[in-house]
Amino acid sequence: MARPLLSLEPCASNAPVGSSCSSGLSRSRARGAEPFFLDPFDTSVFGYLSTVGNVTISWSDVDVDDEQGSGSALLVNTRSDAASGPVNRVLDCFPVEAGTAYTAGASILIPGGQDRTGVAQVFVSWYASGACSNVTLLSYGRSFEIRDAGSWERSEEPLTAPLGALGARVGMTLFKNEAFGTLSAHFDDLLFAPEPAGSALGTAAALALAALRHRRGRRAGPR
Ligand SMILES: [Ca+2]
Repeated sequence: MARPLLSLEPCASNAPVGSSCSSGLSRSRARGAEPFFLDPFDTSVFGYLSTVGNVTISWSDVDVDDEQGSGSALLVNTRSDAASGPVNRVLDCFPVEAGTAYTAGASILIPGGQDRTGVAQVFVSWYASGACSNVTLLSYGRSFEIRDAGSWERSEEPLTAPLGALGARVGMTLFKNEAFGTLSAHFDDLLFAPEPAGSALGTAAALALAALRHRRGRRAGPR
């Protein structure tokens, strides 16, 4: 049965490369644990909350790899003004260290043929508390932007936790350039992970995606 979240368990010392485990990376919130998160949106969008009523999130069976048994998060913006509305993953507050770089990313599809244009983004909210209380919100750290409609795009960018940051939330947002009308976008494989300095794609992100592909290969079986 598909799981809504990919949770990497700590590796055994003899675990083979590509195992669905991770050396020290987990979703544990224990003090000192590294933040790690990857959501393939297999069955639901449980844990996400839109900040405004006219930007909605729902689960869609459209998957970045056309995989049976997985889907994506569908954001729909029907605002009357040219604006966005963040959809945050409120279930998790990831422990972070100020001055440390983290990777945020997702695969995004803005379906073609829409009568509105816009920008789909992954972003990180930094908080001055490990509980991500709104009164301690420090700033938003933007990740990448997808502006082109019609095909899946994936990008990941390192973001540095600002001074005073203790917790972080990952979210998605869909900015609509024009007033009224409707704009929608799919998000898949949403990622938030530690980013070792100097690497184009961090070890954590590489591990996470390798584990996800390994899992998919196992589930899909021989083609
Ligand atoms: Ca998926």
